[in-house]
Amino acid sequence: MSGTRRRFFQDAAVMGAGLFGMSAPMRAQGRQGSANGSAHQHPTHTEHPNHPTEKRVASVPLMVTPDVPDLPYETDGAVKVFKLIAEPVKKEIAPFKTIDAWGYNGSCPGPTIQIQQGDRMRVIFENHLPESTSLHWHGLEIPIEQDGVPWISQKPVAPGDKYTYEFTVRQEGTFFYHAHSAMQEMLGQIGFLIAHPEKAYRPHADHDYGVILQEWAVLPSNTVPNTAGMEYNWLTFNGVSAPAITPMIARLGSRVRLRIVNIGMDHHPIHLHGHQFVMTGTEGGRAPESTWYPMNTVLVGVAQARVIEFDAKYPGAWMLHCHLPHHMMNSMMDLLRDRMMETADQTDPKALSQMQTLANTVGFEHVHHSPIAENANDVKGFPQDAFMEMGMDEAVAKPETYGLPPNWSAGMMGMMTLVRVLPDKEYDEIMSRKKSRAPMEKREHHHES
Ligand SMILES: [Cu+2]
Repeated sequence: MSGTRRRFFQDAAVMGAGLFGMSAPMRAQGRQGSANGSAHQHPTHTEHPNHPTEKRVASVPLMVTPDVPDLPYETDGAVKVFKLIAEPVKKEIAPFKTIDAWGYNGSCPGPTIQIQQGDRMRVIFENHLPESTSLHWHGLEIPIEQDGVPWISQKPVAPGDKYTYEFTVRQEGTFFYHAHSAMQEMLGQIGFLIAHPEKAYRPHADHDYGVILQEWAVLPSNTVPNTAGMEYNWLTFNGVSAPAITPMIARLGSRVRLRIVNIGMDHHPIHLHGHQFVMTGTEGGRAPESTWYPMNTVLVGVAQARVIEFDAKYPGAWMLHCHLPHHMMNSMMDLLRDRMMETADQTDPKALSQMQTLANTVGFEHVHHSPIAENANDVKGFPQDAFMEMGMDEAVAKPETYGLPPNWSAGMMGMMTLVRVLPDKEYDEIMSRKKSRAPMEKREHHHES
């Protein structure tokens, strides 16, 4: 094929892509018209409106935010119109722990916004909080009037008031929106904003997942996080602690992209088992390939985004977790209530009965923890991890946990999930189980209005 001829076909492909891009809003409108009536919709990813990216770059997936819905949009001409409501959210961060967080549209973290680089977006924002707030678009180069800083770039949005943000997204990459009020951030007011690139990233990724890191200080028998406290006892990925976090599923041999953002008080070294990865992007967008080097742990600092990619070469259920030891724990303080957990002089039957009591109150089976030595109490330092494990496979079961070994959930706590690299048969089995599951069945998305 001659150079000119090849260029012709390339140009034709670009033209075609442009046409698809233009028609996408109309398709989206037709499909989304009724689904957008309520801002409290919890769409599944399969319901996501047709996206120009899908046509322009065949089979590049939209990002999936496990346990967090996407935000649907309507179109007004060429403008994508989103609706966000800041409001209190009852958030089940573990099967036995529900907290009073704040979020958006019944979700904490807020729903994920996905747009295309070059898109113009409008966000009709409503404040259902008892105090003023605003929306800041973290990392976006947009006019000062859209920056969402109370008193500096706009008047605060008073309780019950509305405010409209509108801007064109010229960048590509991993961004987020959040309240520009420190305590509101610590109560959960953050959500992803993903700007898919005009020109597809290379190499191609088959899976694209997003994780928001958050930390909470919740006293025993309490539901309101202490936003001024600096000792965090609950650590979450996308608003859920392990083992309640939905595992990420990847087909063996595929390439996985993972985007991680951090809003909190601590930095989190996120570690992946069994695979090396490269850091392909930051909060500033795609990083040039010449800067990629092999890693297995990426430090995600406060206010940063880190994008990693790896080839899912090795089958298995691989841990992805923050490596700060205290961030790999859930709070056993919730065992306290009226029965003191006596860690200094604990016997196996006593500890078991305490755990079983809690298990009974929340209605899940409690599988035995790992074995301990007969003379355990004679060893200085015991117990350490012995009675922390609380298997709850049934309570957190979902299609993505299908086929994991019994009591898998016992060792999973805090900022931790699994990347399950699965051969075709197992992968397809889970996908078909996901498909047959009703979207509203998801227990994480309950909402009190
Ligand atoms: Cu951490």
